[in-house]
Amino acid sequence: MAPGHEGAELPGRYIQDAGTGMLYKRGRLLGEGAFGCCYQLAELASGKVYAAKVIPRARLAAVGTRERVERERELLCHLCHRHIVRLHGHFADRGHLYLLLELCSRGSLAGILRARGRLRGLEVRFYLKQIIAGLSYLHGQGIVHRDLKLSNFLVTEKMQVKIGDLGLAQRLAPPGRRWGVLCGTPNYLAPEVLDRRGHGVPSDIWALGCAMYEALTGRAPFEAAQRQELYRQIRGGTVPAVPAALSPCPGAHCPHAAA
Ligand code: 9ZP
Repeated sequence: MAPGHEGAELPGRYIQDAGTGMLYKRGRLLGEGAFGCCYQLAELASGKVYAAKVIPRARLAAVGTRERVERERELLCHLCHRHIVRLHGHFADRGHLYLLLELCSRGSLAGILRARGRLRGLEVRFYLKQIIAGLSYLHGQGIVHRDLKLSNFLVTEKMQVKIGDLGLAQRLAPPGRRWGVLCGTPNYLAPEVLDRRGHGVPSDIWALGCAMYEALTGRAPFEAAQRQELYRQIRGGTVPAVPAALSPCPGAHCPHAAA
């Protein structure tokens, strides 16, 4: 390790917010975020526990990192909805930036899916209803998420789902003024995003559909070893067949099905 960088990646056991004087104790590692590790952080004075994104300052030098962290902080501090993760605070010390986020003790739907292989239809419907509530709030605020995936759906102790990770989220620009940026999970990219026509509300809904398909079947709807082949499938307009093992939605009668 380069001199002067010893331990730069690892935050201390006790962490202080110099602005408020609050002291926090670092708890268990929750996993890797895009720019650093995430830990449970307990506020000593109140005993409240948060999920903290701990971003080493050294990582801020990489292109786009500071912007992503800033964007998440900026957007989250204005949002207030029971299905969007809450930002409780943020601060920095010599080595790291800290985002204190709402702790969702059951982890992400990606983790739950990994442990179980696939989820039951009723269960997916239960989660989906909540995700839709959070997503319509976000869209109503003129914000597109742009990175909806199972690892960004967090589940609380009380089985509430929260949409998290707004690092790629963006205020919705009018269609003519959208940037044709390719970002998000490749398997979940909508055709219009691939064609660089920008990411709008429909592209979020496309990604959500992909995520729910994956939750139900254990596989992403579009999969290929080669990126070009994957994009060909997505552009092809053929939605994968719904596996026979999936139960039809009881009572759901689609009036357009016969047409
Ligand atoms: N992870 C296993 C690999 C050890 C877990 O068991 C686990 C446990 C969690 O809570 C006890 C948890 C995530 C994984 N909780 C949690 N994770 C969040 C989160 C809230 N709660 N978020 C709030 N906003 N964004 C998310 C995000 C960053 C803090 N995460 C996870 C993403 C990757 C690791 C943490």
